[in-house]
Amino acid sequence: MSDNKLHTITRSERERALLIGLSVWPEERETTLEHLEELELLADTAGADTVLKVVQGLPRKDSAFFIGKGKVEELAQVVKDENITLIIVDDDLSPVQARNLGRMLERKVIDRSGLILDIFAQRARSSEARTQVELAQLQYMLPRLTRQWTHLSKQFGGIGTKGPGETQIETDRRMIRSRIAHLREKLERIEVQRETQRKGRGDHFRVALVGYTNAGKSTLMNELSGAAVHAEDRLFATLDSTVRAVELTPGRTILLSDTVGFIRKLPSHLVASFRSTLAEAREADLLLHVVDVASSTVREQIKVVEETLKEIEADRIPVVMVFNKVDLLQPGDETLAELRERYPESVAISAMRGLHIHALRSKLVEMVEETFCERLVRIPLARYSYFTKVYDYADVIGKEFDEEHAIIKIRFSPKVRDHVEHILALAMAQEMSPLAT
Ligand SMILES: Nc1nc2c(ncn2[C@@H]2O[C@H](COP(=O)(O)OP(=O)(O)OP(=O)(O)O)[C@@H](O)[C@H]2O)c(=O)[nH]1
Ligand SMILES: [Mg+2]
Repeated sequence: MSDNKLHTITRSERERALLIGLSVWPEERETTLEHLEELELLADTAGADTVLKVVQGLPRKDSAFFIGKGKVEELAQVVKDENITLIIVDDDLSPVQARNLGRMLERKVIDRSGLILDIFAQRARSSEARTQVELAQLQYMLPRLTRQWTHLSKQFGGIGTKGPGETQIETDRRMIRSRIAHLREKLERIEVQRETQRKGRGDHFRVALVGYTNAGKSTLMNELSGAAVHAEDRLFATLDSTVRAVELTPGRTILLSDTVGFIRKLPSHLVASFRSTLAEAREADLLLHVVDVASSTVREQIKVVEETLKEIEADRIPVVMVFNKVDLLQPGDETLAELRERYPESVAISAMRGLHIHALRSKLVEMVEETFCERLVRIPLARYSYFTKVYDYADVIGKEFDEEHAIIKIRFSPKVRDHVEHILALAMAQEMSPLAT
């Protein structure tokens, strides 16, 4: 293998992978091992079987060889003996580290970001997701370009021809930059389209499922809406957003969206380029943060999701924690009790077994209604028929009549305020203004 830029795992045959993690403090070893387990799942999703996991303890990262030259030399023999075809490092590698490791081990070397990008690229189906992934991949590639990158000219043919005296790298960089600009424009157009779609759904309370990858978001989406969203025991099964109407109680309908999951160290380019997909979460009225309570890293997963929500500017939206997969908890496990104490706004369910879904529905009704406004209005009986149109938008929670008026208390969602105001204006034409708001 020449240089270690961005490598795509061969689709046709499974790779044999060596996973490498670094623990800077001895007490970090456990955590690093857990991270390698997750990396193993990622590798599996991408098409690689893990042959060996190595945790190296060092006081600090080695700037040239990441885990130190001695350790790399030691591994070179194992790599040969075990027919390892791919090295995956659980951290971001500098271009120099990637090159040195690749040269010494004579194998492809990818880092965590590269692996996640590869999975996204394999899984992206819609034109939107494909564009977003390609943009993120090129941005990841740009600073990692070293020596020849000739296949790019084939891939993007013609864009930015080689000028006199320029090196191949400069040409490649220019090609990538112009491709990036093109993809950005394409995504901006997609975003405008999406915004129009979202505006068209303006009257409904919008709830977004967010959470760590594999937490059970799509399974819950299917359970609540009867939709057939793809759910699977793989990381990043979902890369697009799906929106479905869910009737919580008769007449009380919300729009529920399922979207891409988060993961530790999700490459920031990916978060940025998935802006339009993540808009469903960013513009929701309520987030359901779905958590796999049976995961050994549940607390870290919650933290990662909370940080990612900040990154996508969705951290001001009210959140209900949904502790999922309770069916997998062992008797006597304290995790759930502890988490519920920490997050009072929470429910515990099993999306797969359909356990306690009614509690979640009630919680949703409660959260929706909390946002409602109440008004007391006085309608002249002669104009009462104008008023009855308000039933399409508001609940009547009290009604009294005097000789000439109906005195009515209504509750409605702030989303339909304009419709309600319009009907009341018609019904109370030339009458006195509402008694109370
Ligand atoms: N035991 C158990 N498994 C569950 C439960 N909910 C979901 N799962 C399983 O967990 C796996 C992941 O579920 P998904 O619904 O695809 O998870 P997701 O959050 O949509 O994942 P991504 O789209 O990959 O981010 C699937 O194999 C589900 O069958 C549950 O309550 N109990
Ligand atoms: Mg999913």
